[in-house]
Amino acid sequence: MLQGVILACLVACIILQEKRFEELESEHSHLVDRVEDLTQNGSSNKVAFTAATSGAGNIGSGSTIVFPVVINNEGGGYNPDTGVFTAPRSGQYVFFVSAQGYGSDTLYVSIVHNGGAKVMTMSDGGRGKDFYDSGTNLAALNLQQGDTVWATCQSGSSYYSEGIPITTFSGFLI
Ligand SMILES: [Ca+2]
Repeated sequence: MLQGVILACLVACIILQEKRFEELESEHSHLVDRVEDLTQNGSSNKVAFTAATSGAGNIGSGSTIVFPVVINNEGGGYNPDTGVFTAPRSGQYVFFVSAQGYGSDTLYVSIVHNGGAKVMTMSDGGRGKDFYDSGTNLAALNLQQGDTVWATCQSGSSYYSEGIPITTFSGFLI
């Protein structure tokens, strides 16, 4: 009698273990597929851009600075017609702007996230005493898919650049 009970318990135990084993096998297979997907699509998950102005230009306060020269636009998030970057996917992004003032002009450029200025550069012309001052700043931002980031001229009148760009806007997903 006791042996029968023990045997029944062992059989039940084995059935449960087999069921658990099948579940783990299924989970493992799913994870292997997922890793393969991530490995194969690794390059398409990358997001990185650098864009530049094509030369010197005038810009009014409050205007979005359009950087039409695309040096890199992996992931296609940056729009060279509007200057606006739209996050192709959610994540932590780093943005950097380099703003080169023209002559003795003073220039302030901000990095804007969904319409809110987060950080700003300053290249102050020193009331006509300084020439071609530059300003830079960087922002690490937490973006949701579809969030927008761009550079705005907070204050100032004109920027400078050359054949190898000086006034630039960059960003990438980390
Ligand atoms: Ca200065």
